[in-house]
Amino acid sequence: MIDPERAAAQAEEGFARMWAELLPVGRHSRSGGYRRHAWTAADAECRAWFEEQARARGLAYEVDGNGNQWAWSADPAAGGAIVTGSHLDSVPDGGAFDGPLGVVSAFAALDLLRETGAAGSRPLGIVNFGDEEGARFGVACVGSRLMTGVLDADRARALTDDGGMSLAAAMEKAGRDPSALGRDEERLSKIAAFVELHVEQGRNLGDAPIGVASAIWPHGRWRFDFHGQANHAGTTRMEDRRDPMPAFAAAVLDARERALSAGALATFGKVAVEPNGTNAIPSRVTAWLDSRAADPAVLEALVAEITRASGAEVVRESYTPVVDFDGPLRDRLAGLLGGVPVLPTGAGHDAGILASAVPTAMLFVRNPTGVSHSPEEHAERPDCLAGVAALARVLEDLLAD
Ligand code: HGY
Ligand code: MN
Ligand code: MN
Ligand code: MN
Repeated sequence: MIDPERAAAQAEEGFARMWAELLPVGRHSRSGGYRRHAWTAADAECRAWFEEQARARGLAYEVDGNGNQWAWSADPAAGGAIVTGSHLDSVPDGGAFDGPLGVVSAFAALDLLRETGAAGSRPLGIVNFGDEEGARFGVACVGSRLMTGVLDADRARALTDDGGMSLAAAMEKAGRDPSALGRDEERLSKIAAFVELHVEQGRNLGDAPIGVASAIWPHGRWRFDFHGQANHAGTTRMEDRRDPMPAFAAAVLDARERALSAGALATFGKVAVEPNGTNAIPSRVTAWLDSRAADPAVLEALVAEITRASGAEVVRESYTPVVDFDGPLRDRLAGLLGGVPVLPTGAGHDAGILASAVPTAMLFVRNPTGVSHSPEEHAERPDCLAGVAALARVLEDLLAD
């Protein structure tokens, strides 16, 4: 049986090697943040790293029709597979741990299971879900949403990046066939349980290195279009202007005040000003609202109010209802890990999407500052190794079913 104390030390060398290999990939020289956006060169480097880890371990490697990468210890065709993993893409200038910690820990946990003879014969799958952050095309968890059918394949193909390139074209450019997108019933039917390990994105674990997720808050993304009239900044009188910028600025401040009084979260980001000149009044400002709340009714009311007050044209681009990890798998993990904290998160995860299709649970690794989606995102190495040991212990138990 995996002994967490010994296992953490045993995992150290392999974890450190993989971490050192992955760390420089897609790192921004100036900010030190990561830009590993879907179907870019950095994403391809991350994918090459994943394939290399799989093949070096003699795992069966494949990429599914939705662009997710899989590494299997045994043929999943028989069903009953236990899957773990996360994502390797990042937000713009993101941190090193959000996503990669779950994938590196998955390979390190497999190594531990093999070294201790606890791998068993049930198929263990390691997954890298593509485009979890939605940084390039705007919609989060594209790979897992497509796999579970939550995101329509035609809609996904038509998503465009800031340069106007569609997701389909970006996939083709990366050598993937976009016609194969869609719910993967066959693959889902083979998975008995999915466990995602992830750096905690808040400071809620306190003095516990590991935690178990109880829920994911409902959250969504809405695209706001503020329309105006392009004109000359030097010849158009103030009273004659139809400048969309003031309306956008008012919406940002209004959203903040409303979120504060509702005890919820609202963030405007991914702003595009057209034309984005210094001496031209813009014709349009497009901005994405990310809003989240523990209570779905509060979230719905908040976004409705922000929308109404903004006067903008608003489209809901993605929405994840509350994910409740409640149930036997969560309790089993909490029991195996001896009374670790069980806590909710406002952060979305691929596990939140998979939970609608297969038994799913999440492990969190302490983030001492709570800072995430930033170059400052960090987790201490002993906590990361405790995470690997905890994941290995959980996988050992699930594989023994
Ligand atoms: O946005 C999120 O919560 C996640 O990091 N994709
Ligand atoms: Mn993230
Ligand atoms: Mn993540
Ligand atoms: Mn995630």
